[in-house]
Amino acid sequence: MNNLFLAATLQSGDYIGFTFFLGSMAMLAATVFFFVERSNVSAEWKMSMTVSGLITGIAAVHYYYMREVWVTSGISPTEFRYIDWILTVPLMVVEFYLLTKVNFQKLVWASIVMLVTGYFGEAGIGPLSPALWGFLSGVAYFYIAYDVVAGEVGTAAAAAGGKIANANTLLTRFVIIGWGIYPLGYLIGTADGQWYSFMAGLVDADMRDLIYNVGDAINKIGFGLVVWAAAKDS
Ligand SMILES: *C/C=C(C)/C=C/C=C(C)/C=C/C1=C(C)CCCC1(C)C
Repeated sequence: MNNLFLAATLQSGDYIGFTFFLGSMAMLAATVFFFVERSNVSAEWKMSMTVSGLITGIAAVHYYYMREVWVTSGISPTEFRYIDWILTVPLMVVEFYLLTKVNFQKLVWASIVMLVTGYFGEAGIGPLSPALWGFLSGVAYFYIAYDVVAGEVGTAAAAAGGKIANANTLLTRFVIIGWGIYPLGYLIGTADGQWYSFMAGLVDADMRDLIYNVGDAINKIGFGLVVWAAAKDS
């Protein structure tokens, strides 16, 4: 059987599998939208639109692979997941730079720390427990959230005012609420044998992928739409 037929092995009732398919299609559609709309915004917003399209485009390709892993093996595609994130999350940070022109190096490093420690925790690599890796990841996450709300980026956006400030406020909501749901998926997925193993009793460990899939769709497409709306407004 070739891959085309394997893709058809999505089982009825495999709701998590559904979200992998939905994810790949939604990311693809969003990518087309952002690149087409790029020609309908003024020059200073074109780079932001390009980055929005890259974020969903990279995710669309990863979702294609993740869907394949899921429907053929039922295994959580942790490696593809984190490779996607390590490419797309720094690009999301770049969106803040394109709005505010505040140097983005610290935020890019923080996002890399957040994701590498998260990967070690999920893959069970290195000397720390998943809880400790997750804690380190959480510290980096809070640093990013603080910076975009009240740190350098937040201050610069407020000073710029107008649609820059508005767009920044909307993006920070995604970071606080939208990104905030990922640790929940992490706790569910790594609960087995940990002190928070009660989480495993509440929901199936597979729910991790449902949370990540829904989170990615909201955050990646939502980020791009905020940028697009601000650009259309100009
Ligand atoms: C498009 C992908 C996005 C926006 C991914 C964001 C991922 C996170 C904000 C992950 C955060 C994590 C923690 C804060 C602690 C536990 C480990 C992670 C990596 C799940």
